[in-house]
Amino acid sequence: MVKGAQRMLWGAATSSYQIEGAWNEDGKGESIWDRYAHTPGRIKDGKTGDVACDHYHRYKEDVALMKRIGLDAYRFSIAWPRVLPEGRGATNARGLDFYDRLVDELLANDVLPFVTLYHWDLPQALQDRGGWPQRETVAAFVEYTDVVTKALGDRVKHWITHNEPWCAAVLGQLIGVHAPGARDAESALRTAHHLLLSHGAAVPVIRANSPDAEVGITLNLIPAVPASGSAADYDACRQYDGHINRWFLDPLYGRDYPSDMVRDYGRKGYMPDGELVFVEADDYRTIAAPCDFLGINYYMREICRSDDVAEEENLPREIPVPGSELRTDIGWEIYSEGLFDILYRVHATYRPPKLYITENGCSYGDAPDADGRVRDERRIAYLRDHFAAARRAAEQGVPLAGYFVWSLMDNFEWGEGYTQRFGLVWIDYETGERILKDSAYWYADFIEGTRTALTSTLFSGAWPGYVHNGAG
Ligand code: IFM
Repeated sequence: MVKGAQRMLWGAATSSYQIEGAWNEDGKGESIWDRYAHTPGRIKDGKTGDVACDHYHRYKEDVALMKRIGLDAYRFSIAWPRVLPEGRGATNARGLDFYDRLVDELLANDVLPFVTLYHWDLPQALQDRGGWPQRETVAAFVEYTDVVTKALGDRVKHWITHNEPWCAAVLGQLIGVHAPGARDAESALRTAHHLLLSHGAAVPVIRANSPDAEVGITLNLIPAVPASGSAADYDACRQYDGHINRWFLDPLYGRDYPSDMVRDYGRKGYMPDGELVFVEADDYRTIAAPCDFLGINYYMREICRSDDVAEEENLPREIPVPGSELRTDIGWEIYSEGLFDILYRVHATYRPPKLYITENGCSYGDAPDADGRVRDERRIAYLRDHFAAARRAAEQGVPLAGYFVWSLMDNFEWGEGYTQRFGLVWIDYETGERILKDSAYWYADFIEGTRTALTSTLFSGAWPGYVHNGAG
């Protein structure tokens, strides 16, 4: 189905737990992130998302900031326990009403809503029954999807089922540094499977409730390169790529789980008898439900080195690349070329009809100067370089349709608490005051330039590549 030409959308993204606050207001139920952050020792600065950016009460002010920047689109997520406090069953009308008002406010300000259904805040009531490792949670997600898309599907036309299932599965269930803080390999594999399955099962529900909507999922993808030409480093690279990228991409695009990784996980004892016992007949077909787009979150690359080789041959862990040694405040290498690499590879290998960069951005701690201005030149440089890499991919035929900067505003960075600032907008967490950073003004000029094509920059005029989202 060809849905017609569309210009490149420029947006910004957030998620519910990271910005909303109001953690127990208006009938909202507890989420696993409420429980996790309230547990002493879990969050670096000991803080929680109880108040966060207080977006729940200040959403009109925040939409006005989006308008000032000139965003075409805004990606946000719904807090499942705000809508269904117990995860299933009774709907909380006041919770749903918040998102109803937010969507109307966005549309009244010409900002397209892109809604993520799950950005990690599972209702604690479902966790108490076993959470994502339990297949029952798939049915619960589909019910929740039905409630939300029935309520908002007349106005929201872009739906993302899940954000970064790798993080929910691996950080939450294997390494235990995200909620619910478990450390169990089989639970992590079950979680990944049930997240993917719930995505596929939700797609037809969204299509039924939200006619003409675009539906997709967002993955965090990391281009991996071997640190040397040694066979061992190549194998380390294969494993890393399989673990982060292919385990999710392959089943979504009809290839089932990658057999090399099934073998590896079996050898590592991640599955009883080395078998994917939790995969049932038809699951792969459900997971591979045709979608309109894939969302990619890009932050970094990974240089892979086998520890065995390192000991024997003392190979470098990192390949120095001129101009790319710099890191952001969270310690992640800045490597804009990796964005080109991952976009091009996904397009060439899996052929999603359309791609959105649903997150890209950087953490810098710049604060207001004496004159109240936040001079975050490093963020401007970061965005300019990454936009250019995306542009090159589009010029090579990648069907890129939109780009969402992470994040609209500084917010609660999960286990890091408030120690990392990713926003275009600076937040004073004491007073709630918002200040547009220099990068926000730069982005506003940039977006304006893409609309008027008056500038002579690389970005003026039509953005190449994206034409339609027809199949194939
Ligand atoms: O803040 C997160 C977001 O919730 C998911 N993607 C990565 C961001 C930065 O870590």
